[in-house]
Amino acid sequence: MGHLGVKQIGLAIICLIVITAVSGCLSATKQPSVYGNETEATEYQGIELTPISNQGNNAIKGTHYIDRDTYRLQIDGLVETPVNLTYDQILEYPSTSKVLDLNCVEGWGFTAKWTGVQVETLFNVTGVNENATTVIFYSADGYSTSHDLDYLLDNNIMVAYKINDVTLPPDRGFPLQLVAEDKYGYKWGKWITHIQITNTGYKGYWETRGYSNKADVGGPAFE
Ligand SMILES: Nc1nc2c(c(=O)[nH]1)N[C@H]1C(S)=C(S)[C@@H](COP(=O)(O)O)O[C@H]1N2
Ligand SMILES: [Mo]
Repeated sequence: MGHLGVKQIGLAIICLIVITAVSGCLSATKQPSVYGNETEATEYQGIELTPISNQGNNAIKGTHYIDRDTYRLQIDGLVETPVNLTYDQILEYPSTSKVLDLNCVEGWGFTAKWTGVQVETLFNVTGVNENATTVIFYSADGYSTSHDLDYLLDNNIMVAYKINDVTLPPDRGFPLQLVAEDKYGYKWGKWITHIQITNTGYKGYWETRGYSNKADVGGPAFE
């Protein structure tokens, strides 16, 4: 009787483990991923998005971890009023969303929904001098890249703080990644801390190592 009881309990435990494992697998495939209390979007404007877990990731020095509370975005150079914005201040500006592909020059890419603030919105805060031509994006890991001011304004380019409706994960550039539409991935600066406006040419990390400064997707990778 005692032995039977132990067997029955053992069997019940095994059944419970199997049921939990099976239901866990089912829910993992059926439910959208949840990051903290945020639910990842799987589709936007009828376009299927690549799940964050299947997206590529690239960085010269691995993941950089930035503290939300002490973070500041410095914008200066050829501006009327330089600013140092907190993360919460950045979130207060009107937001915009776009579905776009990030294409690394190495041949991989993915489709995501990007949400953030347009660079133009930030430049309306600082004012931009008339002779400005170039914008340099500096990152916390020592990375940098640049864009023509006209490219950024004409294409409503944003710095994104969300990907697929989820706060940009640390390995993806929290708090900000530049969404450089139609440009190769190395033009999409992550962990951006400083935006500087100038009137001289500039070559960033990969650009000084021979990669095209224009970096149009489909165009030449090298100059
Ligand atoms: N700060 C920083 N930004 C960066 C890089 C980097 O090494 N450091 N790599 C670039 C390259 S080569 C690519 S392809 C994209 C990849 O973006 P992801 O990791 O969000 O997919 O980030 C770009 N931005
Ligand atoms: Mo890349």
